[in-house]
Amino acid sequence: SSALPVESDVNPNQAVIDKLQEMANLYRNSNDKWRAFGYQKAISSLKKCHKPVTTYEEIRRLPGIGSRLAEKIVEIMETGSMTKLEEYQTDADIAVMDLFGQIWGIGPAQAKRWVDLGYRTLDDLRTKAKLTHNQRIGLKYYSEFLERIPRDEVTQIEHVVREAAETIRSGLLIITCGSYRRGKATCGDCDILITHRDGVSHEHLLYPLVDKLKASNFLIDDLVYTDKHEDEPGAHFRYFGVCRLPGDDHLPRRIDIIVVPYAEHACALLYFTDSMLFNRSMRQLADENQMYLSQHRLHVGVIRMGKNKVNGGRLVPTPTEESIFQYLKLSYRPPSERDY
Ligand code: DCP
Ligand code: MG
Ligand code: MN
Repeated sequence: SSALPVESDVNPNQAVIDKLQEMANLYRNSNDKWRAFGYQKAISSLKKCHKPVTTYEEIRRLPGIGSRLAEKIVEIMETGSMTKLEEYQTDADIAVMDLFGQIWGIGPAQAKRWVDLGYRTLDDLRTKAKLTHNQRIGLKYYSEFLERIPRDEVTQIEHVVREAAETIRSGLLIITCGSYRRGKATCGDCDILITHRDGVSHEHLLYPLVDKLKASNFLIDDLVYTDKHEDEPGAHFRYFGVCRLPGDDHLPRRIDIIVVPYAEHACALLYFTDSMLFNRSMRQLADENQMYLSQHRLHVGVIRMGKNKVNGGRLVPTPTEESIFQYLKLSYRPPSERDY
């Protein structure tokens, strides 16, 4: 009985192909085109082979696979890994991962992905990697974004935003939150919260404000810009971008602006001010007391079954940050004591 090769989505040698592809990518991205080509030939040969290869001899019979590569394929089949590939995950790689991880918005997973693709320098990323818009901006301002912003400069940045906002609408409440409000001497960025006490005049403010600040060359690059809740349901109207004060002696700085309805402003203030850990423990405390706390609101009488809310509870008014502490039966802590 002669079995015809069966076309299927999964190649029987896929695990081997994946490892070889990783190695091919590494060689290609480190400009070793010949080695990359050798691996690529072996990969296409294996892709055309529709039964699992199991021995050195079988592998050698495939076109385009020499003895050295065949030995490596045997190693992958026997151990599931490849020494040559592992060698790339060295101390040097870890240093590169740290370098990449310092780019704004880049976490360890993305940093590792780039290292696995063979990129070793910021220039490799600039010239060879496929970058998203935000990754490109993060790279563009790599060293600038690593500089802390002196407190005074954050005050000046807030001033520029305030002036522009007040020409668009009067009576706005503008508060710089984040590490600035916690009293830090230097800040990573400038976190500005805007609301209006009349409960409606915060609407349709963000677009004209951003336009105005762009026209005056204060805002110089965008990162996140949503006047709609399309990216994540429940997210605030927000603008994340890059600003620069006039004058040659000022660096580009990260700026975050959120615009919130007055009814939500205390929950938003709390969220936008407190350290991430403090936020997490406040939310946890709420959960433990049949409440739900978010950057928008506080609910009481929440009934949960495991992680699911069986009953969403009742929205309670939170006119001030103090009121939120009271619901949680905590004594009030000023921003400077919400830093851990
Ligand atoms: N925040 C959070 N969870 C996130 C991101 C932010 O709880 N994933 C909150 C906590 C921060 C506030 O938003 O206080 C502002 O975030 P920043 O990243 O600007 O952090 P900080 O202002 O605290 O520090 P930095 O000086 O580095 O900007
Ligand atoms: Mg900040
Ligand atoms: Mn921020």
